[in-house]
Amino acid sequence: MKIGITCYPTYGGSGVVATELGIELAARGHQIHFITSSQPFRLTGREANIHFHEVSVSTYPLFEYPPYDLALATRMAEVADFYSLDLLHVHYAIPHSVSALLASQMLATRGRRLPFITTLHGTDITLVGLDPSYLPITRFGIEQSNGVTAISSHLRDRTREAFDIKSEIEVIRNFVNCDVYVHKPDLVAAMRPNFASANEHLFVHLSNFRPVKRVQDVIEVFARVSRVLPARLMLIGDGPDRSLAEQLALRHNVQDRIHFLGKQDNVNELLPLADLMIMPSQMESFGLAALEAMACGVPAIATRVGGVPELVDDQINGLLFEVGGIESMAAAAISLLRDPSRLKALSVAARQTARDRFCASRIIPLYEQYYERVIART
Ligand code: GMT
Repeated sequence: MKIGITCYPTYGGSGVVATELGIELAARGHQIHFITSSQPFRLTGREANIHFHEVSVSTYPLFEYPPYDLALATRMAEVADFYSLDLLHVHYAIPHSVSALLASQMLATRGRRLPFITTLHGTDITLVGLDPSYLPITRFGIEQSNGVTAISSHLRDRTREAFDIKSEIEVIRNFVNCDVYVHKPDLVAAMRPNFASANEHLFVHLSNFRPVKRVQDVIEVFARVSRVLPARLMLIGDGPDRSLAEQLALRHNVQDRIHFLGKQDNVNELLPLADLMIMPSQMESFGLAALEAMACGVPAIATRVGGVPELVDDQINGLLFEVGGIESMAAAAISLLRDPSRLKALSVAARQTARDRFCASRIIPLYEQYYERVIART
């Protein structure tokens, strides 16, 4: 198939999923066209079967706000026409589904069919979509899509009730490449000493440091653990709450035990170094960071929110807590780290969950089948 993919190309779970999906589909022989404002950050530009089309927005003194949505729609229509695309697949409803609708309608006037699928990732529904000013257009974009997928059952149900959507929403959960995200003993032996000495436990947190990620809870939990056990923390990512995390680290006097690594491209080389991930989010429609860690054999201490329980089975492949349950998370982490055989069992189960239920090799065919269904019925 020839597929156009649009996403937010900067750091963020939806962009990661869209990019990894394009890479996996291209590896399976499909022709993939990324139509985005810049090159998605996980693309190298050297992958076979992948083309990148930059959307540039020309501005004019009259425009207080440059019309990105229209520039995107125009580029989508041009690329679809030139390369005879079978389908557009947009990630994140706002504004991508509405731009795709416009592109599809532009081509229809010339007798060309261009179905489009919208994948909902969470914040497009839970935060942005529920801003009253965006709700009607988000609902319209979803309803006009030829196919809609959600990355968890939780998000599907939430979308249905919040937007009163009656049409079908297909659940296709997020995935991970289990060959890339894997525990690599040689890598761990070589790299782990850069972050923790042999007697220290190593935690990791990976996010965009937005308030919904509750980075302050990561520091609070880590500070409590490091009062009783030798421990270090890798913080991967950057965003609005980074300085809050730094101030809190200073207040607890754990700043020297924390590696603030900032945004990193190859997280598959950092995650396997850790013993435990901390993901204390206020909300996660899925929790891709936890899945990536689990695939590397690193279980997560996470909150029981959104789609997380669809991935993390409490006490089996990770541990679940109420939002803000700092004391319980810290106590559980301490007792787990003091019990290496239990930690090992969770680690093995975490890897197995990723491999058995969320590997790219299992999930990508679901997208292919869905594409075929949508193309056939449109
Ligand atoms: O969580 C964020 O701030 C980023 C956001 C995004 O749209 O990129 O992540 C959402 O999509 C990810 C990939 O599907 C999910 O793993 C995250 O759980 C989801 N975030 C929220 O629901 C808060």
